[in-house]
Amino acid sequence: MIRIKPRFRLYQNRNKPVYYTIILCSILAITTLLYINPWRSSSKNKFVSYSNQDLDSETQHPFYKGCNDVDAYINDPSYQRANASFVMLTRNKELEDVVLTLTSIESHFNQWYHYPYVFLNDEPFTEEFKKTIRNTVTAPVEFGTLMELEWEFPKKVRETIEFTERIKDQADRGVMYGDVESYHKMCRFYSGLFYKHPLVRAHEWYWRIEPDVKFFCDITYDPFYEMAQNGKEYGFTVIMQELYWSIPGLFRATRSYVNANKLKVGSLWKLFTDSYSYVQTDDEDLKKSIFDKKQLKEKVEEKIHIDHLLNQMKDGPVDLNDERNSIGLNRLIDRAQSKIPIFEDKFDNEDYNLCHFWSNFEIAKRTVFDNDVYDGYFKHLESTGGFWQERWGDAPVHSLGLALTLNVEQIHYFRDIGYQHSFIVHCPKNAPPEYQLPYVAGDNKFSERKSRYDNSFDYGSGCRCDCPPGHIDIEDTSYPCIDLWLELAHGMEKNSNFADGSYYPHVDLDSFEDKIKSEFDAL
Ligand SMILES: Nc1nc2c(ncn2[C@@H]2O[C@H](COP(=O)(O)OP(=O)(O)O)[C@@H](O)[C@H]2O)c(=O)[nH]1
Ligand SMILES: *[C@@H]1O[C@H](CO)[C@@H](O)[C@H](O)[C@H]1NC(C)=O
Ligand SMILES: [Mg+2]
Repeated sequence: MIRIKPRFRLYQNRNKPVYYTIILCSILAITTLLYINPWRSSSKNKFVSYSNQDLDSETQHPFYKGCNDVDAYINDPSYQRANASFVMLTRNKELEDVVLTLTSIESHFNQWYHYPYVFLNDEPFTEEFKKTIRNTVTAPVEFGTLMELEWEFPKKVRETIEFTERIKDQADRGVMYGDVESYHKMCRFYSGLFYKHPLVRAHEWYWRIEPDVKFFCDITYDPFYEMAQNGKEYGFTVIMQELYWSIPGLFRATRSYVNANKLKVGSLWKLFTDSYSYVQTDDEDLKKSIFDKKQLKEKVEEKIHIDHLLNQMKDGPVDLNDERNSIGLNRLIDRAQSKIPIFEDKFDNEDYNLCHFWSNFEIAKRTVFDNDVYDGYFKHLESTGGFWQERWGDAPVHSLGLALTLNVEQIHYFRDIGYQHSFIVHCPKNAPPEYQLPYVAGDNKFSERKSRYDNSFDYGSGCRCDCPPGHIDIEDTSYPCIDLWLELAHGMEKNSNFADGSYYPHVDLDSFEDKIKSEFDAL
């Protein structure tokens, strides 16, 4: 077997205990310093940034550390080429940016693997466009034109007066791209229709790409094959929050679809929702009124004080000179005057935390969307009008839709793939030199290659990465989504950086109540 083995096995060769001791000692030293330093400001965020950490766990880690010998990989008898293609929706006028993307993905991956491309457009592609594309890539290419129903909003929607008005007024409300009708169509198409296109249905897997994206590292293994081998169905590179005003009604619509169909959602649901179930208790009233630490103390005290008073009243007139009774009375008056808080976006004690996988990059099994549950979901969303009354993006729709059926273990974070779209960058650290291999072109078009790569790091996973100098990695700024992801998928301990709205009820109300009660009884 010449095939390079999966990285977690390679780890065994390494001088792990020494590294660990050094790292552990440094962490201890730093933590101690932070704690005893009397001048420390709010030092909660003085941790090593995520992009400078080893985040691997048993179930979530890059498929390989560093580079593979591509020839050996492909010729290994156990390797099977996937039934897969790239998919890009684009316009003729974007040709230049399309070529940038293709040159990048070919140079970093497809010059070795030659996966075919599917290009889709609401208008026919020009001959010039097709010719240029064919000259740029080393794989078969297919071009498809969308039918009216795939691209346009349904006729009876388009003919309403409201349709134009609602799209137009989104600009006044400051929704990014809100008044661009074609952008709404694009989001709707990617939300519910691309996976049904015959050219996309001709394959089991797809890799979505867009004009003007850049890849920074070589991908020397086959991501489709590795995903299939590891039970993964959807892969991403960036997770972050959506702008609230583009999707105010999305969660209500999603939640009602779940309820109407009595769906049992996947464990991925936790990545996208905040739960208001802060406490673990059988007391439904308390459960519904406590969402954070502050309310926890307030509401439990209130209950104890009032219960005490009511108990006293059972035995006849109460003595208001008794401090505990007067506290109880005041509480009772306060409660009568207070209002139950209203949460505009809370449904079944949950709301959407706005996190989503950035969908301009996706590597996935087509059936994660091409299935009855998701299809019904899209139809339901379409029926609510949110694709035009609001500007629902395909990214949040995909993420919530995936969570209807998938578990966290079926998602793969391609942390080793360096990727940029617009100003957002994820670019990994290079793996140590012993995991690097010299570049060998798979096609003459790409024989020229600049030979300097970024420095290596012990915890790095990248193969020949050349990241934008001084880039700020999205990993380090996409709070709180990345934290939630790390907790759920990488099993990272929840730390004090964590928002209080974490999903699991983590306060045992009964024991908390006992404690408060004994304090009160001691008055
Ligand atoms: N054919 C076609 N493609 C579009 C249209 N609008 C957007 N796209 C494509 O849809 C993808 C996403 O659009 P883009 O403008 O990049 O959105 P952004 O990445 O969210 O800023 C890109 O691949 C575009 O080329 C359109 O009106 N027609
Ligand atoms: C690829 O998958 C599609 C959809 O499942 C199927 O129709 C097609 O025959 C497959 N192609 C190959 C070469 O296996
Ligand atoms: Mg784009």
